[in-house]
Amino acid sequence: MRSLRTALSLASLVTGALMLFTAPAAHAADTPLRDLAAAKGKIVGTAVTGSKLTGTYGDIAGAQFSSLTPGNAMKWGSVEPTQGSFNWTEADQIVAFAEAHGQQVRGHTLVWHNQNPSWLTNGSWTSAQLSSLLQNHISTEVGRYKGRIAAWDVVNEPFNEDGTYRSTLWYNGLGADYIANALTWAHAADPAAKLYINDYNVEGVNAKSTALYNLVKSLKDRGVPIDGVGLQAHLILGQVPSTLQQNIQRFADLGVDVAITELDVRMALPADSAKLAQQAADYKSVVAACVAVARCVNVTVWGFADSDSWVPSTFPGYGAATPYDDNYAPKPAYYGIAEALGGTTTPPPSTDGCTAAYSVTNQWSTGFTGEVRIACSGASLSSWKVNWTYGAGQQVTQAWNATCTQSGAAVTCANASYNGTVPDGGSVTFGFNGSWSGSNPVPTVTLG
Ligand code: G2I
Repeated sequence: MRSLRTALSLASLVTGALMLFTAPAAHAADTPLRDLAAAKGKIVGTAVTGSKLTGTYGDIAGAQFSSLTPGNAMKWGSVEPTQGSFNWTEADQIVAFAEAHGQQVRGHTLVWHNQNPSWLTNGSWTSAQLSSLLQNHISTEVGRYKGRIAAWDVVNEPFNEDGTYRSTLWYNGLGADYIANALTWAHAADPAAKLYINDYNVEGVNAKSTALYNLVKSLKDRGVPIDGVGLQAHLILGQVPSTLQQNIQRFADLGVDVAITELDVRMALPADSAKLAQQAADYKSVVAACVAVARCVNVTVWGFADSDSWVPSTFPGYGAATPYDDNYAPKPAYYGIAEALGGTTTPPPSTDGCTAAYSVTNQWSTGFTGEVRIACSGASLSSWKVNWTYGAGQQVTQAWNATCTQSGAAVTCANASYNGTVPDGGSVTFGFNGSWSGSNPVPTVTLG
């Protein structure tokens, strides 16, 4: 079981320092998702948390994706926790990271019923006051990032499941025209940004998506600036709506862009290989539906790693909803996305049942000797690769019983010609010498 196997297994002390960490297999496809997407004329994005944009998380966010959506940082409650006192720190950080990595930003979100500041939700406002608060909020936030945000989720989740308007602060105080006004104000603040209405459970053709369709049509007819619809796509394993592509197409035919804005596919935990395979098929079919429609411009996942997903805390017992596991190893879902984007790489053979354990067997003032043991139980391997990233500038200087290469902090070791086979119930080891200074922390190792 992946979730069990991926738990850092143990840290023990034997003759000095012997620490074992195990993690599952995988290699990302050779071509990053963003390059595959670009070749199809698409953008592929992820929601991110600003404070995490360093280390492996930052490396993946920067290398694999061509668009970032702040998961929370641009919401009203985040940017103006006290009336008139703003905190743009995380939002600025995400926008700067995106610019440094040649990425678009999807701004999320200006008008919503959730994650508003308490001064706003607890206040009692006349409709004129509410309207002016909303206009100021939109002008301030959109204006701050003018020219730097590709698309804004201007209005988020305006509908009930039956297609009636959701009863919110905005609808109740301002009527349905809050939507047209918000779009108009956003357009005034940044005429170049693409303006979206974003909702969930609108992926297939149903009452809610038809209400959204009718709204977009009437906004277009009235000349209100509306450029796109966001289909959030918080999906359940095996339940990609069969009418997804047809639904995307009908919005495109209205003359607006479509984005899959918050894709994830949750499953009952624990994950197993059958569920992960179904999840890969689900991701693949969602991305393929977008690829099939020219005006579907962006597929964004709502967090790229299971450890960064909103799902487990909202749906107890569910999770494993994203394309990377808790240790940032790509899951079958990652390869499903890559394949839908035309990638030809195939996932490495499953190493379920096999683990790699890294240990320091000897250490002196400037150097150390390390060993990695690859062991299988209930599985076997005919070849293997082990990867890790050093956290403290260590350098592999020499290896035996494997071929090791190091690029920056990233080390990859592949089996020698004579020890690729690891039988069920057996293990092989390889060793290496390395240099260190300051500290010599044990890295997390992945097997593929
Ligand atoms: O709920 C999933 C998404 C549905 N569509 C709109 C999205 O904006 C929404 O995102 C989620 C965030 O991913 C969560 O991270 O929105 C949630 C709130 O409705 C976010 O959860 C909140 C928690 O409820 C807070 O307790 C926490 O302080 O995240 C906050 C920051 O971590």
